Amino acid sequence: MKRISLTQHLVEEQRLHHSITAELRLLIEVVASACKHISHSVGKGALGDVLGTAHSENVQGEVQKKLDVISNEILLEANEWGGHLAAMASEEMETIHPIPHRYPMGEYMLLFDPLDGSSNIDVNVSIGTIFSVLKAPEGMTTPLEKDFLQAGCNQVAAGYAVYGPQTLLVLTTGNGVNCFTLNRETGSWILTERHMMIPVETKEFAINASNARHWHPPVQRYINELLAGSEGPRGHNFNMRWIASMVADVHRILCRGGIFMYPADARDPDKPGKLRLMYEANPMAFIVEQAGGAATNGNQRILDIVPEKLHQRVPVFLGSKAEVELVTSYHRV
Ligand code: P6P
Repeated sequence: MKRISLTQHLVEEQRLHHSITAELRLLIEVVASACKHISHSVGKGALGDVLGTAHSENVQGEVQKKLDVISNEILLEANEWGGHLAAMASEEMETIHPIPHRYPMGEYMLLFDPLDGSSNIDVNVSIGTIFSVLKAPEGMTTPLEKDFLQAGCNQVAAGYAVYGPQTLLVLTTGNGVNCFTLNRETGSWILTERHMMIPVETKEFAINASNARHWHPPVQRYINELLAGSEGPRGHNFNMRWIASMVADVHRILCRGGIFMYPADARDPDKPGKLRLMYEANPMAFIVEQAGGAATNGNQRILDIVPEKLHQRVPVFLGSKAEVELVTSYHRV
């Protein structure tokens, strides 16, 4: 079968579904191009003076790696002149980034984690970029943080890039999930997998087990049943994976099933888990649901959560539907 490029795919989606405006198509192309640029920077490693820390902290109080800052700059510079955005928001920036007045303002708002999995950068383990697209509220003239605080079900597009053995771009605009592989010789994103679907059942789970003593009872119960294997109530054995790069763990789940969990725990009642709602959980939840999976915070669908703060954290259970529904049901007993 003749393979098509991202551009041709988007043009055909626009023709077929009319859900993609010319501006949204431009937005996705610009983000994809920025991810190509990030992939190139990441790939330099020690040869490019891009490793190590930037000797600064982000809004989360996390030490920023040089590549966190570089990736953030690449996405800001690529997206501010095109006229497709009203504003941007990033894990690496405390406040929103309105489009400079010298450029026209568009109807979309872009949120991103420019380089997810930073702890893996210096040890050559897959990392990635996660992005989410919302529409600016009707009549908005000056973007404010509150304009971003929309439930994840309002997203018009979401995606991630994985910088691993291959550089991949996984994208949804609400009509299924498609995967593109970067052809490093030509610089084109080539459609290599259409309509990815997550198996409903799985025998593989992903969680940082070093936090086990802090987990709340529903998570303790669920994980203990998995660990009991064939002798336990589940009646078969499970396998565990934890890459500590959400994009890599989620991509594995999209390819072969699994459940990814980052629950809240007893360490800090004010910190409901580690992952952020707006630019990690929401885009991944949109993608996972579009691929036939499920995504909850243990009590409700992630995409139904009405945000209160731009950088708020949320517990995450996502992946194969049967497992997400089971662990979520344990939170209700
Ligand atoms: P831990 C990376 O820092 C990240 O935000 C996600 O990509 C990843 O799933 C998680 O944190 C890893 O957390 O506690 O295992 O280091």
